[in-house]
Amino acid sequence: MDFAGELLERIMKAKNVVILTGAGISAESGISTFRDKDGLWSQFNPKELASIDGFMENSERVWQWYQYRRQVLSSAEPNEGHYAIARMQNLFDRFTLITQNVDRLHQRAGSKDVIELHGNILENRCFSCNTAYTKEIDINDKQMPRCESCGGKIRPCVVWFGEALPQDAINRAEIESMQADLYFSIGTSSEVFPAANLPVIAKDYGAYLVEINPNRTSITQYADIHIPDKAAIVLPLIHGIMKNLDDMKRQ
Ligand code: BV8
Ligand code: ZN
Repeated sequence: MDFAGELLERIMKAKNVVILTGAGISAESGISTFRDKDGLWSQFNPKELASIDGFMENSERVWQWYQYRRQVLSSAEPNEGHYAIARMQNLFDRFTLITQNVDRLHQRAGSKDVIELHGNILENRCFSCNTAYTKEIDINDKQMPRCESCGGKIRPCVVWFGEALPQDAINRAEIESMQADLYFSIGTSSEVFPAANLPVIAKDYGAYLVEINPNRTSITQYADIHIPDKAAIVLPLIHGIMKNLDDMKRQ
């Protein structure tokens, strides 16, 4: 059977769909990815900016880098890829969206109950006592705020290298990945762990694995089908197929 036919059949039979996204799905919203040739890691050093050591070494520099990313995000909108995923969520018995992204564009597009593996860039907390910092942040303010409880340094609620992922998030992500019958890995280089294990776990437990990425990645070898194109182009087409099949089932 050709790929298209098999994907159609898998969508028709799917009871438990899981989607894992990475920075690539936000590329068409104007948010830089990390490892593309013009990505963030080509301009900045992840060890200095996305690690606990980097924050301890120069917290003002880290704070200002996240303020810069918040400024970029403040003028970004969800794209057709985000909206297509939000429209899919009620078409299946079970549907789970897992993201590595910290931009919350999925939520702004209407996705519910998103599993955020690497936290989010919009919330902040105290580096010393972990108290949530809930005062409004002026994204143009270069000055890092201080904790109102202990005077400690305020940091974004993202997961840095060397930090454990939120236990409930990674546990849920692993369980859903094991139980998926149709799994989409979209816009991720699959180089960061433990997130990069998830599509392989899904495949090992019997899922049909679809990768949507203009480039090949370390999981392309496991994928049943690799669609080498942009998320904002492919996902509306896949949503259209899902919607038509759902309408047919209801007739
Ligand atoms: C942890 C900060 C343990 C947030 C980031 C094995 C097991 C466990 C850990 C490790 C392990 N091996 C190594 C590790 C350590 C490390 C790791 O994975 N290192 C890698 C580099 C080898 N992992 C960790 O440190 C993790 N912590 O496991 O802790 C622990 C346990 C107990 C106690 C203490 C510690 C933490 C990982 C999170 C790191 N945080 N950033 C932020 O500021 O954003 S990393 C960064 O990479 C982002 O978080 C991002 O989410 C993540 C993944 O990147 P992608 O989303 O894939 O983006 P990328 O640019 O790489 O790729 C984009 C893709 O899109 C490309 O393929 C491109 O082709 C494609 N694309 C482009 N345009 C489009 C497109 N696709 C579709 N459409 C388009 N238009
Ligand atoms: Zn504090």
